Amino acid sequence: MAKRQLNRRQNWRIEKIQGERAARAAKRESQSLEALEGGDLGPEQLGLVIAHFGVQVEVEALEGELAGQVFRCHLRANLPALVTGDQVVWRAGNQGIGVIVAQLPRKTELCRPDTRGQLKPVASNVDLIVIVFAPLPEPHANLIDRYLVAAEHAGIRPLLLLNKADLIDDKNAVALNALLGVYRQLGYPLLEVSAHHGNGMQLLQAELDGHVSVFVGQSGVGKSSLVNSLLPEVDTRVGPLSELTGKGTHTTTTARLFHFPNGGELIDSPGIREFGLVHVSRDDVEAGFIEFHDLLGRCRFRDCKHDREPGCALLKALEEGRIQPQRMASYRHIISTLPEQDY
Ligand SMILES: Nc1nc2c(ncn2[C@@H]2O[C@H](COP(=O)(O)OP(=O)(O)OP(=O)(O)O)[C@@H](O)[C@H]2O)c(=O)[nH]1
Ligand SMILES: [Mg+2]
Ligand SMILES: [Zn+2]
Repeated sequence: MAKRQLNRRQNWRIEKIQGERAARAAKRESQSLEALEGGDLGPEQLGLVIAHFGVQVEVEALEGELAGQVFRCHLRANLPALVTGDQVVWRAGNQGIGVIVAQLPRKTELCRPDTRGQLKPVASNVDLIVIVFAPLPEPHANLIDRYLVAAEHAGIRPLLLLNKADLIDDKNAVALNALLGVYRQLGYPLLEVSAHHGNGMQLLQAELDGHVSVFVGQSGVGKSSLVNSLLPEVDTRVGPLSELTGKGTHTTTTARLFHFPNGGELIDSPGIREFGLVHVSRDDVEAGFIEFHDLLGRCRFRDCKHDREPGCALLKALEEGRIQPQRMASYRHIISTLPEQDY
């Protein structure tokens, strides 16, 4: 009991300190903004958010004599939260600092829930989601399926990418091949590469050229290593797997955008532990399983939950092997984790 009370008090203190710290940061931020607005600001111009750090973002100038230069920018208070990939209108101050005046509409938006379950955009204006996995840390089909649902929901094309192909051995090959087989059978584009050894990297480059892509996946699968391999002049931070758990150590902390010399952009994003899908409905999840497309609406009951109902088109397809058991299990798992109201 005494211990619990102490913890509660400790928690309260931590929250208090964090709150005070956030308030001080907000005050400093509004003071810097006032100082900037009081000084000489350049004309309004287009920019691209290439990284964001809490209250500030890094903007690359897209036009005029500043084009290509990067500025740390403050945000006017009325702006929505910005993310990497956003196009903005901004004004340059002095010494590499600027002010964001407006956000242009997003063409696409990839969202995921934060630790409190609130929906947060991760990257915007991308047209390709590269779902990265590896022999180590051990891949989870359900996580891949969640990304596929999110991609479908956002209207963004997915590409599955197995990195660290150099780590495929007798022990893991059977399980990996089974996993790859599931997605090959569904017709998803799939590449096998090694950021370290270079295998398959040219094919990957060809897929990325001319597109705005985002690398997503578990921490430690090698997203940043892939960036370093694709763009030798970039030296973004890479971190080892934990010796204790074999999992990634959350090395990348903010999504960052890089340019390819031949056109196209790539956003490296922080790895995740789990990917809840709180923002989607049962219909969205069903729409995210492409092998269900021709079957939906063909069940005997309009509100069929595809559980045990007679005349269920999905259960029939499962029996006949047109739906793979692993995917059906994955679908059921996702549905079981949706918030109550979406059932
Ligand atoms: N054997 C092998 N190891 C790799 C390969 N690519 C990356 N790694 C290693 O995997 C570990 C994690 O790499 P990162 O690039 O930091 O992984 P990440 O996905 O960016 O991780 P987060 O930033 O935490 O999300 C590092 O120790 C890399 O050296 C590869 O192709 N083969
Ligand atoms: Mg990283
Ligand atoms: Zn059904």
